[in-house]
Amino acid sequence: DEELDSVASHLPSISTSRIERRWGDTTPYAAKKKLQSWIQLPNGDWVLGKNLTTSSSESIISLPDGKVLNVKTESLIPANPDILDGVDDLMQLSYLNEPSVLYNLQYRYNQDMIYTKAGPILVAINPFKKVPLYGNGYIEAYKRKSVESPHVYAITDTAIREMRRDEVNQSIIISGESGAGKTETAKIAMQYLAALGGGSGIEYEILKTNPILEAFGNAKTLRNDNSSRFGKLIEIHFSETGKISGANIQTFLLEKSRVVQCTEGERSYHIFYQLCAGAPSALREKLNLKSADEYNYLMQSNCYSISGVNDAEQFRIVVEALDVVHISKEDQQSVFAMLAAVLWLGDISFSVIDNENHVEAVTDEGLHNVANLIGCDAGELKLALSTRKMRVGNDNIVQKLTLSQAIDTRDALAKSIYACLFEWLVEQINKSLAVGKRRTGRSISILDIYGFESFDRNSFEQFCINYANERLQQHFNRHLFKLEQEEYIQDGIDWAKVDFEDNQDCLSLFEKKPLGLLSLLDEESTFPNGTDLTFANKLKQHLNSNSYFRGERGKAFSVCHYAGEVTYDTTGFLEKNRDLLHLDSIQLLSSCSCHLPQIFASNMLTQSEKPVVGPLYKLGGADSQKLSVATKFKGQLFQLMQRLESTTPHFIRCIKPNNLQSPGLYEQTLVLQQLRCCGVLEVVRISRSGFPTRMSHQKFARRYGFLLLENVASQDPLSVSVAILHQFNILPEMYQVGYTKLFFRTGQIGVLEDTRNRTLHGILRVQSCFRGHQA
Ligand code: AOV
Ligand code: MG
Repeated sequence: DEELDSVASHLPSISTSRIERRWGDTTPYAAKKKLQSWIQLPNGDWVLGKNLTTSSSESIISLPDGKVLNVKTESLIPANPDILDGVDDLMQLSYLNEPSVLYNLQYRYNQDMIYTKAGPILVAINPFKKVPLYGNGYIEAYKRKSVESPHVYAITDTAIREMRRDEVNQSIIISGESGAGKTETAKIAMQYLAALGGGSGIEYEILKTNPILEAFGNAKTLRNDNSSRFGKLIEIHFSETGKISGANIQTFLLEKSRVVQCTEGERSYHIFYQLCAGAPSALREKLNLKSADEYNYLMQSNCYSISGVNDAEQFRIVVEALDVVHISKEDQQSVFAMLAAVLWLGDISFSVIDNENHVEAVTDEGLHNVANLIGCDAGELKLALSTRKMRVGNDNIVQKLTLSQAIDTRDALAKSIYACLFEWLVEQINKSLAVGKRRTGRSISILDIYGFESFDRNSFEQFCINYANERLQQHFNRHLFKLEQEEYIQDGIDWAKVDFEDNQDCLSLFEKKPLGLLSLLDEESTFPNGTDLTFANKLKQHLNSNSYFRGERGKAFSVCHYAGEVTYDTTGFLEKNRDLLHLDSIQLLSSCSCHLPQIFASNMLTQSEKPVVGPLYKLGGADSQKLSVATKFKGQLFQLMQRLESTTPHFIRCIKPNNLQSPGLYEQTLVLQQLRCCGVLEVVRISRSGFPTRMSHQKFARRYGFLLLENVASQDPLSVSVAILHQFNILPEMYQVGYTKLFFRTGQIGVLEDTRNRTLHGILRVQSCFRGHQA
């Protein structure tokens, strides 16, 4: 029987049956006489039990701990034979059910095999520790194709090969929840690409953009110590000779609010702490730096360090990276001055000056430092933070600000300076990475955006982030579905039989005009009297019948995302969506003697979608010429999707095995929830629903031809195949004959396999008898 086993292990993996209704198989379980089954424990985890006896209604099962249970047979889920433990590709599982998938991934994870294929996609489970899978040795091995096991390197290698073979641009699209490992995965892919080399060190430069963008765009959140607070698409260009010729980075919607406001236990952007901890003394003096825990903006969240991270050391790494991407020392000094200005802005305080609660910025250390750092007159700064010029009719008037207006003005200035600085940095990096003039080759893009987020309190940022993930999910769905369809069409099969669910309804909830979340948000944002509450009420009024929407008490509402339901608190939605910076502040920046504030101001004034703020504050006026943040973001996402549509995508799904960011901990329910919502099971299901088993006419004829009763040796493979189908009474709706392949519904080939195995068994037994005789 050992021989039989080895034959079995070389069989192509074929699904013979599945019991869960979700997988569409209704064959009674008892008929299958399986040896092992999955039993669900009250806590939701699954354990593997041995079937002692099985009848159609009841089974007696022994558990690993020795307990024996009497259970309803229908509650059992079949387990795969041990020989399939830890298969490379979930498609290879004979029984494709949730516990089997979970077990397979865990089996691999426990051996540091964090990568597994799920049909066309790569699943990556975050190890939360160093795993010995990377570096030049591995890169070489994957290049030479001397290793087969699933890996980011392998996917990246496929992208390179397909780019060359098909002359089509490629994309590597990485998704998953916050903290699942997208950014690390993106870096691993970049590492592989960089190993192709470029010349003049361009590949080295590309790698060095990571520490810079992470310093300025990542922060510690409750979900991830190094959470990306912006989306990123990096397009790496190749020359015709296959060398890297340049790159371009596009970023999406940086979370600005973090600069001035931060939840307990989280941090603002890494670079602030790095600067405070790592600036050499000359720089400290010049910027009048304090330590991080002395700045108001950084103090609010009561969190200054990240375990295992040395901010001072990181600062040196960032400075070195800035050198590599050709940001001059002088510009670097300006960058640090802007960072310090932002920090000092938070320390500016206000005092009440009249009995109408109007305030004035206090002329203190904060005010002086900001004025020095951005290069303006302290008096001008004070004025810009305490008053607002407005036009009423034909008159210019100066309005004094109340405390909350003044704080908003100050914070808006800090957020704008930071966001402009980030944009400017990306622009400088892009100049340095710019592709040479002869741009004839192709590109591979890597997409790493912020993952789906659901906190106890979710605001505008989560709303945008989750909307982006919803868009990405649709791209994922459509594409994988399309792939299926294409294979069917190519082979002349009626593909309409494959049904497919997508998240279009949820996207419509966001995008529909005029009664979608985004339109209603924009509409309310332009109403002078609109408030977060009137916005919430409007949503409830118009969207309550939408099954993806639920109005909640007070100012909240919930959305049923593909990845789960999220309740959003509308507090701050309108203001964040309007994202106004007063004309006074812009004018202040443009009057500065330092060049970065000037650049920021002119960018704000020239970009047509940017605010021309004066009129906005015309009493009662709402003639904003500026695109709202949500609308601009939507436009960016559409462009992104268009760009991705013109590429061949390669998908990587990152999975977070626990919420503690700790190694070795695999929580089944958490993994399962991500597999479900990220559509991993769905993809395997889609790949296997419809006609998941495919075999070429030749292979089919060769494999089963010997089972035919008539002699068909002389016939062509297609005729042999059809004869086999007839002899075994395979129902017409259970298969399709394509031009080159046969397509079977799940389980159909099992009958043939069983017969084949029995027959082979017979043959082998006869042979071994025969050998016994000879001996
Ligand atoms: P994310 O990008 O998916 O979250 P990250 O890539 O930042 O998640 O991963 C979070 C942390 O997990 C990293 O800082 C590492 O400590 C660890 N990690 C992830 N992948 C690996 C790996 N392959 N090997 C070792 N450690 C890893 V967010 O940006 O929050 O959505 O917005
Ligand atoms: Mg990230």
